[in-house]
Amino acid sequence: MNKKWWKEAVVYQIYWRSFYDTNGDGFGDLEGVIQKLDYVKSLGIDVIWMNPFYRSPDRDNGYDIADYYQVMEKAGDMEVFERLVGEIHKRGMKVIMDLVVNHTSDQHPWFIESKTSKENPKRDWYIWKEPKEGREPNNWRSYFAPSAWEWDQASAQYYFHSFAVEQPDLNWKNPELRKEIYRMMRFWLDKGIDGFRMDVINLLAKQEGFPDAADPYDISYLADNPGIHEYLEEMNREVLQHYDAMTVGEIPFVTPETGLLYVHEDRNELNTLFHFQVADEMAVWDMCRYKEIQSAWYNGLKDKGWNSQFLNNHDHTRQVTRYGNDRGYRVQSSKLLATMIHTLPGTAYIYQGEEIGMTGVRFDSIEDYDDIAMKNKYAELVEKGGNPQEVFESLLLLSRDNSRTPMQWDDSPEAGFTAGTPWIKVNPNYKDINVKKALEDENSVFYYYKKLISLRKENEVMVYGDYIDWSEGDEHVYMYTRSYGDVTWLVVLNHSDQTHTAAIPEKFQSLDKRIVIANYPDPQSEGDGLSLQPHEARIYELKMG
Ligand code: TEU
Ligand code: CA
Repeated sequence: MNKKWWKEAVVYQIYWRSFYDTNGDGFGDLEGVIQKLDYVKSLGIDVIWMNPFYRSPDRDNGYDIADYYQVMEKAGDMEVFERLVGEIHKRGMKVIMDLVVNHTSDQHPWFIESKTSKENPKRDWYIWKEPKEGREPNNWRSYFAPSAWEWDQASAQYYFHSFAVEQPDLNWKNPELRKEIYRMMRFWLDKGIDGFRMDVINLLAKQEGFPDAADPYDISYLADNPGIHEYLEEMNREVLQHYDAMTVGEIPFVTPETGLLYVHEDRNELNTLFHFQVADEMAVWDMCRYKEIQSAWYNGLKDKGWNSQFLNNHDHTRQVTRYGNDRGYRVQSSKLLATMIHTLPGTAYIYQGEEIGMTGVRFDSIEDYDDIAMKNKYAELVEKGGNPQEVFESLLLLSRDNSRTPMQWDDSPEAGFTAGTPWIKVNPNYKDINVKKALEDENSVFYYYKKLISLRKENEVMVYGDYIDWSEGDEHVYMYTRSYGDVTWLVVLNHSDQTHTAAIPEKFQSLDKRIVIANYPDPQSEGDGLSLQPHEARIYELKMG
């Protein structure tokens, strides 16, 4: 397997609007990121992924872009951005930016022009269709709306949107549009950024003819359509291959077989991907399914392509709440999940606040929420006659706002995030869970992450090691090895609220073993069995002969 800096990296995701506010307007800003870079660096981070801060009316928190060449006022301006890149590089870190090119805002000048008439030269930069029998061209739903089509009265056509009505999809069939996107990508790369996280990049190509779907609720018809690989190959040829850039594609609805086509090292498309088999198939934890997914991806990509490891981000509820235990075992469980993510094959991601074990949130009313996905869904279900309270509760676990509450820096008002009123409420548990407290406690989740990250720098086995799962079928205990050269590490995780005894695989029983890291002070063994506490995690180095 070729060695690459982005394979060895630990990436820290900064959702800047919730990170640190320096001017009291209630929104985090790029200046705030600069001020907290020493903190990020102290964790051992290699790469920062910045969520979008392009100019935007902000209906979908920056994923609705109105100008690809400007910085959103809330975030700052080009001068701060350039300073940010310089300060990141000065600290030996790299920065990747979100690239959102499946759609723009409906306020983007291209769309405003496109809308003016059927004859406008920009008409073809978006996807316009005649009505079919007096209604939408097909029965597709979008991510954030009951239909993927929006009627334009003036020109008597529909336009297509995979996300909200305010996010019209670009028409990638148009070569001029593609050229303009490549120009924009070069603009940012030439400013010195180190790559892109590519938003829903496998949605660019649309299904030919837009046929009705048998099940409109299974929106996988939006993704992975013929033509996509030609676009990405072209993007690579026109832009990416000329830079030492890291690319990670956000690629929903793919399996290891279809995912490999995006990241195969011989195909010159992307470096790595985020797939969503875990997020989409597991509303709550399912250990057996998780192991199957890990093995399938490992085998599918082995020696050919590179994966990413994550359990949460700005779209997905914080991992310790959704997949761990944030009640009795918050600290142990946060550490266990970290051990897993940092030792499974692929580049490791940390979403801001995860490193102090921040949790999801439950606000009292829909008014306290901001997420356009949740709010639109709520409106749709209530309009269909759902009981408002029941609808509200059904949306709580997966609301994207679970992970969007402000970063908890200390126990002062608004968790030290802002001197003003935050754009979204702070999680009420900030007095217990905050950075200041974590830094004062040598057993905190923070220092555990720090150690895991430093281990990755010294032990190639964590990055390049072969993976074998020894625990298939066990609902609670996950036990796997990573092996590289003559080094073998055994990772043992008890993902449950009960104690369990786990047998060491026979092959390794006679070997000496040394604890590399553990989340309980005094790991216990009994003969060849390991007595595991609830949410206990250990890594052993096995001493071969
Ligand atoms: O998210 C797209 C999106 O909704 C999926 O990633 C989803 O999380 C996945 O398919 C699992 O179900 C991206 C951005 O991350 C999100 O914040 C934006 O709202 C969206 O694109 C539109 O740009
Ligand atoms: Ca601000």
